[in-house]
Amino acid sequence: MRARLAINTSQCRVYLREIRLRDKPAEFVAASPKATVPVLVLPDGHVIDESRDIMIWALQQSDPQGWLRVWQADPAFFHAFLDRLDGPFKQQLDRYKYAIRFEPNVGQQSRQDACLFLAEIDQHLETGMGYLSGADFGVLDAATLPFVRQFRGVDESWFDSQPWPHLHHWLGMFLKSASFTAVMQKYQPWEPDDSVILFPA
Ligand SMILES: N[C@@H](CCC(=O)N[C@@H](CS)C(=O)NCC(=O)O)C(=O)O
Repeated sequence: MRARLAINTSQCRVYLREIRLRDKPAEFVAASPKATVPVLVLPDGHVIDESRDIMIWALQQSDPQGWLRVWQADPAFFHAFLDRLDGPFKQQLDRYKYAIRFEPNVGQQSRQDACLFLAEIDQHLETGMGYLSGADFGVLDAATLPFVRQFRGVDESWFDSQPWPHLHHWLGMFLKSASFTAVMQKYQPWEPDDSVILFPA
């Protein structure tokens, strides 16, 4: 989702191949043996297989809405924030979301730990300029919101009752946005004989 958000706003166009994770096509695994989505294969054969790097690549091609401004303005904050998001927070999200796969209590403990980060985001949104990326929606917002949405999805009424007014507002705006609608479109899993699907359409 975050890679699609960045590609969509950059107006770069890619061939989109939806991957069914429980039935990964050989072409996908050959392109990136670690076999996680997303993977971007460039015309010269170069492969980018981390969503953060795909976002940056797309926005470096073209950034009409200035999504990378936060990276240029404060690279240390940018990388430190994404390291926490993609590291501890993502792990807590997965353990909360898939709690059944872990020891009892892991899910609840992970939710509790993740709350500290979410409360910090709420504060940042309040004391900052309205977005994680500054005065406008940018790459940090796009990188974070899909995870926050997934976190909420585990238990929406619990999430909505948490004292994070700025975070709820920020997520609510995102869920109503045209970019969210654009990246949530569903596709059939790719098969070798399929015709090309362009994204954005
Ligand atoms: N750090 C990677 C994480 C990617 C990742 O874990 N993707 C999951 C889906 S959200 C995946 O492909 N898992 C492989 C699998 O389930 O086999 C990134 O952000 O690009």
